[in-house]
Amino acid sequence: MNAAAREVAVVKAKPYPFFFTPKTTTLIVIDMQRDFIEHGGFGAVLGNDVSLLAKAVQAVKDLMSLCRRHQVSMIHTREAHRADLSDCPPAKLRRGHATLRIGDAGAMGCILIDGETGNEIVPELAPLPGETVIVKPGKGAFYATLLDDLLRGRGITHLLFAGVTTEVCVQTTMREANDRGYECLLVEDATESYIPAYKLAILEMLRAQGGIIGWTAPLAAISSALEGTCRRCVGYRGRPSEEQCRRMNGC
Ligand code: C5J
Repeated sequence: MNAAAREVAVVKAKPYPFFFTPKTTTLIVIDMQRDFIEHGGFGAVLGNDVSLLAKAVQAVKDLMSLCRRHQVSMIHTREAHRADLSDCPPAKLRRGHATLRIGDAGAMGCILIDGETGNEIVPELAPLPGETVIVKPGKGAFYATLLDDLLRGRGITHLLFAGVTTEVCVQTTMREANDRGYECLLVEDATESYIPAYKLAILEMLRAQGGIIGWTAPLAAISSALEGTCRRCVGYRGRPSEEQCRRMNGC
């Protein structure tokens, strides 16, 4: 691990600056799957305009590249069920579209089933060899998975979040993580919702009351923190230390 991975990065975030070290931080990319983003999958079957989620792909891609350049580790998730649906609670199965349900044959294979075409992560965001992919049966990525053990085993204390949808799997996972003691930040332009007003509401909700669930910040602020100059620290070139930023008033 090089020195940069141990340095503190300071993000100009809401409701106040977010400090993290790459070495103890993981980017969690939630469910950037064809089933939610492309036509013919689970999201479309439920009547959603999937093009709204496709808007996040480029920002997620840029965020992934940034994290890879700065040794921020990465975990991808996929919402998926076994083909026999033994991990799908009847309540989940009953909801949604009246006739086309989880496990039924759709345009990209059986809907939300592990191994089907629709369940794959979109090609632009394909995980690199060695990056972990968590297959999760729930909306939250901690439910019925080894995610918490994995993060604790790697000494991770801080999480950056990206992915879809803001108001379902992303916020559920961020809330689960917050309850487990992780410091969490959602990257604002690297998440999308089928209902844009919900996205805005969730961003407000998560950071309300002094960051009750965590922080939010645009990708540009993460990028500045990792590779740029701290703009408010006039005259200071390079990444400021935590102490320097505190002294220079919350950059
Ligand atoms: C949904 C998700 N919306 N990944 N899943 O069912 O947000």
